[in-house]
Parts: sequence; C-alpha cells; structure tokens
Amino acid sequence: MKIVLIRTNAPSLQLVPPLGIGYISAYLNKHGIETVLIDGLRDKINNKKILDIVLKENPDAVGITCLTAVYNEVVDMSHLIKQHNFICIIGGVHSTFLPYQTLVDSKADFVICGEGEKSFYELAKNNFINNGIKGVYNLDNLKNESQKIEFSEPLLDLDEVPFPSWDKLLPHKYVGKPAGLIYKKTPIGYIMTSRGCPSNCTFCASPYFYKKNVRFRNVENVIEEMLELRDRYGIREIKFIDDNLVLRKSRVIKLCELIIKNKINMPWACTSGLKAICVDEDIVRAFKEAGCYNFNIGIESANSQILDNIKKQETIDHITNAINLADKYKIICGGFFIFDLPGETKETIKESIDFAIKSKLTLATFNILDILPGSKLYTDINWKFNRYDLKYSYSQPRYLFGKLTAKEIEKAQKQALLRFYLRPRIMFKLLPYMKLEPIKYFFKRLLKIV
Ligand code: B12
Ligand code: SF4
Repeated sequence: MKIVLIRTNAPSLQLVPPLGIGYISAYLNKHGIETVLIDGLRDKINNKKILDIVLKENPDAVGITCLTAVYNEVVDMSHLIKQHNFICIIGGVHSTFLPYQTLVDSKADFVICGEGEKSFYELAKNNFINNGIKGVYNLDNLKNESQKIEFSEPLLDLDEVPFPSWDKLLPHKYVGKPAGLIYKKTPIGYIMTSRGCPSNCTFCASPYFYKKNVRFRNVENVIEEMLELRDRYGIREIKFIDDNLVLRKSRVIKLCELIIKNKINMPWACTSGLKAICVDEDIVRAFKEAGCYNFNIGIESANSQILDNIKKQETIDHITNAINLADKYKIICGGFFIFDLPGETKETIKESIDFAIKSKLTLATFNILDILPGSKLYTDINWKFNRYDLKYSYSQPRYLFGKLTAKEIEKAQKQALLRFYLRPRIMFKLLPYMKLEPIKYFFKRLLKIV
C-alpha cells in the first residue's frame, strides 16, 4: 500500500518542516506502509504540480495536513485529488476543530481528528472503511458541526513512534525563512520533544488539541535525533518547537547535560515560547552551558488584569525574572505580545509597549489576536470561521475584545515594532550574534511586518 502525504503551498513568512505528516509517515512506514511526502511550501509548487506528482505516484490514498492559515489551499487540493478519484483524508489542528465544515467544503472522504498516527494506520489497515475507528469521520458518521467529536487514540509513549521521516522530509532543504527572527547557522533542524501543554491560555488551541495530555520523549531519544540530523543531514543548528520545553525541570536539565556529554556542538534555540513561570536560574545556566543562544517567552500582555482575563497563570514578576535571567547569561530573549486581548485599552497597549522597551528583551513580536478554532475564545464568543476572511488574519483585528478601534490596534502594532527595534541598544545587542545572512533576513522580515 502506498500513501501520499501533502503540505500545500501558501504564502508564509517561515519555512519549517511539517512534522505532523513527517510523524504519520514514520508511523506508517514502521507498520509496513509505503509513503511519499510532498511539501509544496518547501518546493514552491502549486496544487496543480502537486497533483501531477500524485498522479505519477498513483497512491492508494492521499493525506493533507491542515492549519487554519492554509485552509483554502487544502480545500482546493482536496477537490483536485477527488476529481481523480483518490481517497482523500484531511488532518491537523484546523480540521480537528471544524471537521464537518472541512468535509463539506473539501469533499474529502475522511477527516481524522486529533493526533493522526494511530487512526490513519487503522484506517489504512481497514482498507479505508471506517468501522468506528476513533477520531475518523465522514459525512455518514458526522452530521453537523455541533455533534460531539471523539479524538483519535493519542500516542501515549512518544518513543514508540520513530523520528519524523527525515529521509523523505530532507531537513537540510529547509533553508531560508527559519522560525524565529534570528539564527546562527543553517541548515536548521526542528525538533519537538514533547506533546501537549497543561496551561489554559484562552487564545490558544493547544490545550484543547492535546486535552492536556502532556507526554515527553526520553531525552536520550532526543539526543539521538539531534545526532542523526547533524551527522546524516548536515544540520548545524537546532530549534526546539515544543509548546513549553521547560515544563519539567529535571528533564530539561538532563537534556542539557546530555547535549554537552554527547558533544552535540550546535547552537540551539527555543522558538515557540517558554512559559516564564517555569524558567529559573538552574535552567538558564544549563541552557547557556549546553549552547542555547536564544529563547522566547509568551508574554502576551504586561497588564496583570489582561493576564488574568486570558488565564495566563503567571505574573509580570515571573516574566521579568525570566527576561533578566536570559540577560544575565547572555542569551537573547524574545517576547511574544498579543494586542486586542479581552480587556485591551489604549493604556494596556501602552503598558505592554513600555514594558517591552524598558525590559531587557532583545526581540519582540506584537501580533494582533486571531481567533483560532479550538481556542476557548472561539467558543466563548461563538465565533464562526469564514474561509473568505483568512487574508485578514493577523493583520487586522477579527473581533474587538477591548475598547479600541481596529485602526487604533493596527497603528499600535506598527508603532510598537518601530519603537522597539529602532533603538541602537537592540541593534548593538543583536550584532555579535549575527552574520550577514541572518541580518539580511532579520531586516527583510521586520520590513514585511511593518
Ligand atoms: C512549529 C509551529 C509552527 C511553524 C511550522 C508550522 C507548520 N506548518 O508545520 C511555524 C513557525 C512556521 C508556524 C507558523 C504558524 N503557526 Co504554528 N505552530 C507550530 C507548533 C508550535 C508546532 C507544530 C508541530 O510541528 N507540531 C508537531 C506535530 C507532531 O503536530 P501536528 O502538526 O499538529 O500534527 C499532528 C496532528 O495535527 C495530526 N495531523 C497533522 N497533519 C495531518 C494530516 C493528516 C492526513 C492526518 C490524518 C493527521 C494530521 O497528526 C499529527 C501527528 O500526531 C504548533 C503548536 C503545537 N503544539 O502543535 C503551532 C500551531 C500549529 N501554529 C499555529 C498558528 C496560529 C500559526 C500561525 C498562523 C502563526 C502566525 N501568527 O503566523 C503560522 C501559520 C503558518 C502557516 N502558513 O502554516 C496554531 C494553529 C492553530 C490552527 N487552528 O491552525 C498552533 C496550533 C499553535 C496555537 N497557537 O494554537 N507554526
Ligand atoms: S499559549 Fe503556550 S502556555 Fe498557553 S496554552 Fe498555549 S502552548 Fe500552553
């Protein structure tokens, strides 16, 4: 049996391997099913060209990965696949939360909700007949969007699944547009060492996707993956993309010790945002010793009422402490802020910008809130996802949660970026860490955002 797994192409500021389909591929291969991976984003090919490859491969079924941002491209890809009568299966965070709409719009045969490895395999083993496999839906067993959904059986032991199919993803081909504003060396390898997050931030889809079922890979297994990426594919830097790499202190310290013991000798960073409350001096010291040059933290707002409103479960003091520790150990610290959170006013935005500027942060992003299917905010305000509205995501406010107009929020975003970055201290601090290539990349991205 042969399965083709696809990531569609769509405008994106960053190019990171699609680990989700990489893991599904590895799991299927482990169970004797052949896979072909097509990354339209990396190869800069449109859906028609992807279809040509599918036709050439003539698989038994096609799987497409779906985030909200790429929904329209996924729907279009699925139509092309169905025109040629292949079985089409869609999975990923977006379709997990809006499976009915995805099935109707895309005409796909199945949507698989939750982590896809086990259910995809069960479905393939069952010749694509869904005899009650958990998390697998079509229009026969899903009648409307309000029907209660069961997620697929998750992988309880993350070491049970092999590394993502790096032999098919070709990690060294992901050059240019790395995640995060800076990097030291390329090519960069991306690693996820855990799944899930126990927090409750109301704007985020993660708590509901993983249902707080947090699982960790063995650190020895993570080291093995770092070595494989370095020695087999020539990867020269690692970015960890866990929801919160520092969730378990003893584990992350052990990871740092093993990075040193195994002479990994690659710079590394945590791009996704650590939770400040989990960051302490032992961790930051261990990070530094093991080669970490950058970590980011999800700050969201410097106003404590807003932090309470979004159930951030940490204080400005926790955030300041994490930033100061990074500064003490000369690690570049980035902060992620979000504008238009519930309770936002002119004053709270000013508080966030002033905080960013007064703090020892070296990098900062100021995103406008988007309302993600799967997040608590989405259900709280009974938001309806509109696929024709996607082009405004992250550039215009979707719903005014506070007391500001859309124009005021957009203006504040631009001002924040300019006020933060147009300071000699920031430029000066970034320079020693950057070579010409990253500097060019940094300015290009900044200009694009502004
Ligand atoms: C790394 C990452 C990125 C990377 C790479 C994204 C990518 N396309 O792979 C970068 C930095 C580029 C990025 C960008 C963005 N991201 Co991002 N990102 C992540 C992060 C931290 C990890 C993703 C990952 O690799 N997970 C590991 C794999 C194993 O999980 P997975 O991809 O979900 O795959 C599993 C299942 O979803 C399912 N599955 C996936 N595909 C398929 C396909 C089939 C056929 C089947 C059956 C199953 C299946 O099975 C997989 C294995 O279990 C997640 C948070 C998270 N914890 O997942 C956010 C997350 C995916 N990102 C998110 C967002 C919002 C964004 C941006 C819009 C942010 C922005 N402001 O621009 C952009 C959109 C980029 C784009 N155009 O696609 C949201 C998505 C929410 C949503 N409803 O779509 C997430 C969930 C975080 C959140 N805030 O809730 N992101
Ligand atoms: S924003 Fe970060 S800490 Fe909050 S729930 Fe999402 S992944 Fe967890």
